[in-house]
Amino acid sequence: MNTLYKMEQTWRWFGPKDPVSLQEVMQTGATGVVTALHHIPHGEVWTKNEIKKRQNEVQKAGLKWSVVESLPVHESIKTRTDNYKNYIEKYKTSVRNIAACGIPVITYNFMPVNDWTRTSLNYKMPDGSLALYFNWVDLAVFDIYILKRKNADNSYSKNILLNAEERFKKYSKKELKSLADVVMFGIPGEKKIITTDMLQKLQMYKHIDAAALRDNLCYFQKEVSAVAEECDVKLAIHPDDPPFPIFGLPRIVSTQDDFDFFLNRVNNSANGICFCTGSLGASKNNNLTVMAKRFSEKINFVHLRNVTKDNEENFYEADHLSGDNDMAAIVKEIILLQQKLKKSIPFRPDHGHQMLDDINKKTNPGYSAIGRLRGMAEIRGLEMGILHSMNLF
Ligand code: DNO
Repeated sequence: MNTLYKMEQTWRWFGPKDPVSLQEVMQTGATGVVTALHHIPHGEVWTKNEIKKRQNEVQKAGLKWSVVESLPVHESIKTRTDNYKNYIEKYKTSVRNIAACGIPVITYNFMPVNDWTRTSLNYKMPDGSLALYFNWVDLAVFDIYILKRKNADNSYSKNILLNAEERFKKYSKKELKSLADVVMFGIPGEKKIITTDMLQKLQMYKHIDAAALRDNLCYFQKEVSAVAEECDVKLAIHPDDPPFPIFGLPRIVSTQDDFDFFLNRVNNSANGICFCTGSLGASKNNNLTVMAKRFSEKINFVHLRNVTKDNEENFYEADHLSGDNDMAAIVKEIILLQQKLKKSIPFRPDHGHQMLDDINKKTNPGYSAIGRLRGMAEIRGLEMGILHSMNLF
């Protein structure tokens, strides 16, 4: 009988300060952990020593470190300024060290300035659970009235500008502060972003358009993927979240054409993608089943999550099996892909609603235990159901 390849079930864990313990991760049914050394400043080398320390901790709990997420790309590399060459060398050293410790996949992103961006962390769902939300008018309120980015008005439609002006007048000081905190939330355990830093970083992109940023990405990928290939570790670039330009910045990892571009230009066995259905699915132009088929062997890691969009491209994070993306069709594609490639691909339930007991707990936004557990369990069942229906199980 043929070997059956199922998705490797992993769970993002932010390290020792994560309110979800490794023991609890075990209880979710996950076998692997996705984590990063968040205490190491962006751009600095991850030494074998530090990697092993974290790896031992994970292994002691009965789990394995399956994927690095993220090994951050320093802003100098994205802008190809200052000592970017030095940062690329440091990145290569980290890749070598990660490979030497036996972790097979490294996730990173190439979003200028900020990682993922939302405007609310507690959008109330009809069942009382809380979801993450992105709203253009709120983004404009932040951009124009809080950040005060020069010429920010040019980035929004007339309609959004009018609504933003009204909303700004209506919002209390507390509401404005909370909006700023959400937009600049960043990654748990990493250096907090503040408006002056953000303005300074935005300045670095003054002369960088999409074509220039693409060149910078391909230069970086060429350098780093050669090393990754040599030491047999896979790279997985995470798509822009959300998958469209914000803050007047170019975004180049948002669409099928974007993926086509860099995968063709840097075509080797290490250069691949993190197929994040929630990020890609927030654009009505992305057809995820078509993309999963198209990029098949380039998919090194999968994030499964859903979104519901409205006509203005605002969106909230939906339950994993509802929302705009056909999760059953996507999972079916991944199942077929794994049998074709004869390997398991790691996936993680990406985000979940804050619900039940977690509503009153301090949690990392999007990463509370129960909502993700619900998503993971639903996806696990979905996978098994599909396998059965295909007579594969
Ligand atoms: C958000 C995450 C992202 C992701 C990075 C990868 O929840 O999916 O922050 O980890 O963009 O580099």
